Amino acid sequence: MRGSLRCLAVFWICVIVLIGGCSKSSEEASEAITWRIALEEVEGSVQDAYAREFKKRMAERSKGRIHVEIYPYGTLGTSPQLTELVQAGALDLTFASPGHLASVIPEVGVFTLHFVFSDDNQINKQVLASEPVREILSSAYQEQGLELIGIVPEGWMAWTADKALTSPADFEGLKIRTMTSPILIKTYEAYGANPTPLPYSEVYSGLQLGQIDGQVNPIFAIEEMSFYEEQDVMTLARHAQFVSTLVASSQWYASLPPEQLAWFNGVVADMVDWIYQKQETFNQKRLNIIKQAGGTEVVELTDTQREAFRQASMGVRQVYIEQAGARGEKLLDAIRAQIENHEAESRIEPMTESRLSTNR
Ligand code: 6CS
Repeated sequence: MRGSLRCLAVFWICVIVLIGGCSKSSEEASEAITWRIALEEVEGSVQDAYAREFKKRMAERSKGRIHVEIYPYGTLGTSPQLTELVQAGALDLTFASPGHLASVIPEVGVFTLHFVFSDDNQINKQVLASEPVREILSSAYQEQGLELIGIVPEGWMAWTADKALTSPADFEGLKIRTMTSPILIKTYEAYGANPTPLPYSEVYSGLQLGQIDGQVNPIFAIEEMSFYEEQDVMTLARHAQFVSTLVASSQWYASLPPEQLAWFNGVVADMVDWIYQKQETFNQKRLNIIKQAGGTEVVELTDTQREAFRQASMGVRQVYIEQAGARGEKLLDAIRAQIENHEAESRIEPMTESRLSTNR
């Protein structure tokens, strides 16, 4: 009797475990959702680090329901092709850098203009997150079937060539590879260079074959794409930040259930500080690698040298306004006004502090 009771108990335990197991796996199968995100950069890049962190946080926040699949550069296409895939709804998310995207959305070309950003990245962070910037760009993106999810920094741009580029005269006739945005082409023309737009994947061979004399990218990219190996000098002018944007397909974004949208927005908002710190560490480490390799001289421009470039680049702002229209002009004005206010505040801060302490 005891034996048959034991058999019965074992039988029901098996039934419960089996039913539980079946219902759990069918529940997981029906609820597992895949979001596909493409990178304009290779594995190990800043965008890859951002996407991996996003994937990890989405899995945590959704308790495993959202699975993010990452497609590094080279698996789906060039930057403009990735944007087209997202516009067509064939891909959910991609990074879309203004250096290419401004050909489709001229307003975002503001981030490719030289000497627009502050030297203080804390100020840039506040400006990029501000209401006017988000509002103006969001509507311009929506008109192109894109949802602007985030504006992400990737570090200061640096010039590489076989000589130091310390004044606009050094650019005379230089075949410098740029991204495809027309604003960038106009900017380097203003310096007297011969700008040559090429896809990212062709820059290294372009340098090797002498098709181009130089290129411009953030430091981490110059290291990971081995551009520095083909160049004698890297010039740091802090003329522009490399800013990218994370975009979603409008169709896909509109179809997200409220719960998923809340997880998504929460993760994106929580990642901002992490992103700013991450890009700084990345660029510093890669700068050290380039310096230690010893074959590339690193030249940092003085404020006076930078001023000559700033003046030479100012006329391009008018070209930007012609291309980006009234909305683009409003965006540029809003960015500049905020930067000037923040910089003025940070200059008067010590005075305010001392006034406060004497008043106490
Ligand atoms: O130079 C380019 O085309 C690329 N540079 C970086 C650092 N990211 C993506 C972009 O397409």
